[in-house]
Amino acid sequence: MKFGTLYSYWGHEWKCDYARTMKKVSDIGFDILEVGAPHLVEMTENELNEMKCTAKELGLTLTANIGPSKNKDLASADPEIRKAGISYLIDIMKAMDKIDSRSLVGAMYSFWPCDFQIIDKKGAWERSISAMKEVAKAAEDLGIECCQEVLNRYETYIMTDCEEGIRYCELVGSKNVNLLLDTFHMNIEEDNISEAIRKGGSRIGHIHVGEANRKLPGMGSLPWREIGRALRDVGYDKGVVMEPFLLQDGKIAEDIKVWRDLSNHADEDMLDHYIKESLQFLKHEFTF
Ligand SMILES: [Mn+2]
Repeated sequence: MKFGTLYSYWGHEWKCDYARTMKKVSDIGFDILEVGAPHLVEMTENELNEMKCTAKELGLTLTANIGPSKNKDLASADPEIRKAGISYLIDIMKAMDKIDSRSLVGAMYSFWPCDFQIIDKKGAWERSISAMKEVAKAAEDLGIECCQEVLNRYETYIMTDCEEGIRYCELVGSKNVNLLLDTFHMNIEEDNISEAIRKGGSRIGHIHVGEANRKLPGMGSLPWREIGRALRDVGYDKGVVMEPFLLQDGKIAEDIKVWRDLSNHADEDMLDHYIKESLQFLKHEFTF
């Protein structure tokens, strides 16, 4: 397994200085930096090339995280919106190819966070699957895996447990469309996190890790040793990426609904210390 973190841990807004963040996560000991997929389509060829070179020098793998906005919803009843969603995901994958990033992960089957104004699940599934088949063709051509994130009931109605995620992927029917399981969401929805991982098996393309309140692994009470054992039992050898959200204030806190400080008012050095400890803890628990 390769260990990583989402870029946004240190910030209050959905942006960062990638050169600095790549260096930092590499120094901390991570193998993966998960970047914001929307940023890639805003970068120039030069910026993408620099990012690719820096990652290569540091030996970092880059994955890309996406939660499309409502006007790019693959499950929308409006064909123009679905079309915009398909081209957006394809543009992102083309940019990912330029930085040699091979995993697009997140709730790309619809939009995030869901506002629950329309909850026609049957229709949404049909439209999303048919659109995803087109995305899958481009993913196959570019050699990129699209990992569909199973969320919890407060963030989507489309897929909220591992079984629904598996069924969605089976209906799309591409080897490049697989599952992203996230311990935070699983803790809300699954009977048993480890059993869900065993069900997901070879369909799992990506893992997000975080405690029940989205603190760093080791700061709470999720059964990390069992989770690690389940991942090893299914032969999982891809990315295990932390998605920690500890800081109050700003757009990230608003979107994630962090309404109090969860960091004990940490400064940057303390945040570095927490995540380094968490990485050591997780590696220990996952190889126990
Ligand atoms: Mn996640």
